[in-house]
Amino acid sequence: MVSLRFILCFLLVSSAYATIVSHDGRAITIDGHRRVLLSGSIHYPRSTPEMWPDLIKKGKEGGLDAIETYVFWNAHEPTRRQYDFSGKLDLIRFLKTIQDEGLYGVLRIGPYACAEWNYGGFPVWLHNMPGMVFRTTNKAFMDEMQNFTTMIVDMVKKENLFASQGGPIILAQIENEYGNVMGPYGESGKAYIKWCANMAQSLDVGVPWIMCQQNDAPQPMLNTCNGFYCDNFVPNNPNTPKMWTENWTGWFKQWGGKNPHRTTEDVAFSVAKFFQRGGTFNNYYMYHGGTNFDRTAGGPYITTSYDYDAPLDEYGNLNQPKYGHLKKLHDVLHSMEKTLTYGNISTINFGNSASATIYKIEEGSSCFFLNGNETSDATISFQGGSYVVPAWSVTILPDCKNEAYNTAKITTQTSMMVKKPNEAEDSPSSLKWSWRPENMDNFLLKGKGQSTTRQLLDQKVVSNDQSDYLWYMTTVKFKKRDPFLGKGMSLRINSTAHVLHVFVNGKHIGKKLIYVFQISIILTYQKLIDLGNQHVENGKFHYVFEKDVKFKSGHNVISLLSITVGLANYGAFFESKPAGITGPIFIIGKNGDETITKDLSAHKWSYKTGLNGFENQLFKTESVSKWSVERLPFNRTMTWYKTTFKAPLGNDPVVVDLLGLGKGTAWVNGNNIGRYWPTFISSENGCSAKCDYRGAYHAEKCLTNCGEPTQRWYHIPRSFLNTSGNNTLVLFEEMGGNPSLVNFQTTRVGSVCANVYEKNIIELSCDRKSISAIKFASFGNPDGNCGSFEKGTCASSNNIVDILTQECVGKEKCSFNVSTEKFGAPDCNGAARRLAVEAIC
Ligand SMILES: *[C@@H]1O[C@H](CO)[C@@H](O)[C@H](O)[C@H]1NC(C)=O
Ligand SMILES: *[C@@H]1O[C@H](CO)[C@@H](O)[C@H](O)[C@H]1NC(C)=O
Ligand SMILES: *[C@@H]1O[C@H](CO)[C@@H](O)[C@H](O)[C@H]1NC(C)=O
Ligand SMILES: *[C@@H]1O[C@H](CO)[C@@H](O)[C@H](O)[C@H]1NC(C)=O
Ligand SMILES: *[C@@H]1O[C@H](CO)[C@@H](O)[C@H](O)[C@H]1NC(C)=O
Ligand SMILES: *[C@@H]1O[C@H](CO)[C@@H](O)[C@H](O)[C@H]1NC(C)=O
Ligand SMILES: *[C@@H]1O[C@H](CO)[C@@H](O)[C@H](O)[C@H]1NC(C)=O
Ligand SMILES: *[C@@H]1O[C@H](CO)[C@@H](O)[C@H](O)[C@H]1NC(C)=O
Ligand SMILES: CC(=O)N[C@H]1CO[C@H](CO)[C@@H](O)[C@@H]1O
Repeated sequence: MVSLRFILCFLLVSSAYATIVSHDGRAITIDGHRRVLLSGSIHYPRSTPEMWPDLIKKGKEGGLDAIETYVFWNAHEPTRRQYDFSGKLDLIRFLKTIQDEGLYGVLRIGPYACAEWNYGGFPVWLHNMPGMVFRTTNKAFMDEMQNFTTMIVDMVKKENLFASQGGPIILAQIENEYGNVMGPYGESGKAYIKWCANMAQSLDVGVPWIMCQQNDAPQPMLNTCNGFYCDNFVPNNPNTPKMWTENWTGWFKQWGGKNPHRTTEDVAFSVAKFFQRGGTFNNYYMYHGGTNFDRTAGGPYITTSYDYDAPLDEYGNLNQPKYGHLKKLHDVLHSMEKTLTYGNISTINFGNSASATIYKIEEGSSCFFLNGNETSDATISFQGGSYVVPAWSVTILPDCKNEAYNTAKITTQTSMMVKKPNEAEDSPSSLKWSWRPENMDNFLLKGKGQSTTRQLLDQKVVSNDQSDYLWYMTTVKFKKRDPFLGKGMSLRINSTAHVLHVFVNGKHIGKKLIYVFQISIILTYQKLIDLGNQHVENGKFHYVFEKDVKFKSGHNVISLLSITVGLANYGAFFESKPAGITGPIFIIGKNGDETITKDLSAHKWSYKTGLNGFENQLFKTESVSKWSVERLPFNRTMTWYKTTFKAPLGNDPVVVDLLGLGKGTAWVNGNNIGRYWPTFISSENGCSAKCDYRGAYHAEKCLTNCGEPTQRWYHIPRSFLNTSGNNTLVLFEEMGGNPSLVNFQTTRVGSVCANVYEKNIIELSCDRKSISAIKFASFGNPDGNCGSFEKGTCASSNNIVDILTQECVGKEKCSFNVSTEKFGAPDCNGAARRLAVEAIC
């Protein structure tokens, strides 16, 4: 009896819930059924556990089947064999949250992540192991990679999180985009990929493994595509379905760069075209980008915000219309799952970049009409019907008769986000600030660090990336009548430091930055790859700092502070890109007319990682160090500031406005909210008021924010705040700034707009707040955009504002059919009529 009950119980637990994930040449199959799968990337450390359920729920409501994430090795193993899976790093909790919401998971273990994440996710201690070369047949590397990958797989298995165990994870990934960079690795690269495949396979996870951008991925690895468009992608094996693991919904931002935007129409177009051409799995990179807290931003120069113009914005708000327009696309694609994955496919070419694809099963057919022409709309005649397909768009007809969706016809509202002042505080001037200087006496006056060598060392080697900051210090002695002490002396430093501060005898004599962004922000990913390799070869990242300096007779202390702003995360051999002050360093003098140089590169250099204030944890709320409220300094380098504030009321996401500050790090109640750098202004050029979705997207298209601070607002997750008591903001200001303008705000929907053709249903929603007024409404051919609508040449004489005020004001949402019955029938010379409306939330 007992044993029978045991067996029954065992059967229920193990097989009743296990899911069989496999694939054929058409699609991923789940329990034998081919599936259309829509997935979205959400990286768990870029938000907080308190945010995860809401983000994932919004993903589900947005029509996703799966959530995808990388695993970030350097975050989990900051010191070799010492692990951290707490708080934002609680991978298992994240995966269980996905499971609780009833979604699938895609686990990209890598462990190389790229992801604009510091050092691509590799720990710097790994680089500092003897004989180490990353991502090739290097024994030390392979051992460590296998160790970490195995540990993650074991953790996930222990919690029964693979689909084969009844869990949510349907796919796992090994390596990442290696195909893009493998050329320089030669034969070793090919052998490495084989080893990766075998190693992954040996872990026996019970679900398929994928390898993205890997044309030579060995079977049974599934090779998949990453890019802005993947419709032309052909897998390397007839038994591999066409899968798109990274469909870039937008782009990332760098210090000094502008805000990238990828239009909703173009994202929808790329996805619809991918499914039209036989794709069956698509993942949005990113679905929620989030925030690079602490020192997790990659580099150099990736900003703290990782918004990515994704369907969910940095704070988790719906980015409309992107979120809603894609949701509608997902609903249509899901409704066609059977035809798309089992149907016979035929194509009709109409010329001029227009075509139809028909998927046919016994029960019926589904159609896609593509117009890939960038400028001219197409009229497609098909089985007795006539269909206008706008330029650069795809129309989907689930029954090959009625248009259910067109990628360029947005019927979802546009939401305009606004920032509201903190109602719990009166004004910025109510914040009481205290301050203290960073204590640098030991370094500036004595030049004393922790270790010395007769050589300039790479910053990674000395600091193990425990801090952004590394002091390089040396002492130079001059005799009284030394020829160097004459006129025209200078100090010349060859450097790759992202930011360099130079002090001589305690005096700050200058600073220099590398303007990496000027090269990279305007490049596409592909070009970045090429450049990535070049940097290592010809040292393009080097620059020279040179400044006149008066040295004195006797001892002189030269103290150089090298600061990293995110370590490189991309390119072949990126791990060996130099960081810090690589030299040479010269003192240049004049002996009469003759230029004389003194090479300091092989001098005795003393090193010190990190700054005192960080070591003494001045950012901790309970820090007992002395802070002064007297004579608050402005424009003072290396200064700590502190204030207390009350948490804004309500649930809206909170940001701190750091305009006025230079560059540094910010903490709220001891939580590091990231690097800040509001003085870094993006250049005036390259933005345009109008953004045409037509034509291929690239990273320099549709930029905004020219001539403005690259990032002025910094996210403070609600869970970092104390709603009942005081909250502490601590700033470490490195360049010099003025905290008196600092203020806290909440972000929320300010107004919503729609601009929709007749016969469509529109929904206006203020995201759980009520609609307070209708600011504009016109039915006919209105002009302008959200915020600047105007009546056109034809407009209904009905009082549309009144109609909508009655229908919507006071409600959280309202929904109606844009019909002539409701709005009248203005004569627009036969052209289709539109309703434009702006509602205030
Ligand atoms: C990783 O290496 C350590 C030794 O450094 C060993 O104790 C541990 O078992 C290894 N883990 C795995 C999963 O292989
Ligand atoms: C787009 O349409 C225009 C106008 O009909 C035509 O001249 C052009 O060749 C087309 N381009 C493509 C790529 O089909
Ligand atoms: C699909 O194609 C196969 C092979 O050509 C054919 O046998 C089958 O009848 C077709 N199915 C439909 C629904 O047209
Ligand atoms: C120092 O930097 C300059 C400018 O990048 C470069 O031309 C020069 O070769 C560098 N010198 C050395 C020795 O690296
Ligand atoms: C700080 O420096 C800026 C730029 O150098 C200058 O415009 C501003 O007046 C200074 N502010 C104070 C308070 O010294
Ligand atoms: C919030 O502040 C109140 C009042 O100072 C304090 O009693 C409470 O412990 C704080 N809560 C947290 C979570 O820090
Ligand atoms: C909050 O901070 C203010 C200003 O520093 C102080 O006067 C007040 O006592 C603090 N309140 C609590 C509950 O700690
Ligand atoms: C909206 O109303 C019109 C009639 O005015 C109707 O033809 C159309 O099908 C309706 N649209 C939807 C989506 O129900
Ligand atoms: C920018 C970029 O990498 N685009 C790629 C998108 O994907 C296609 C198909 O794989 C590649 O050919 C492009 O280079």
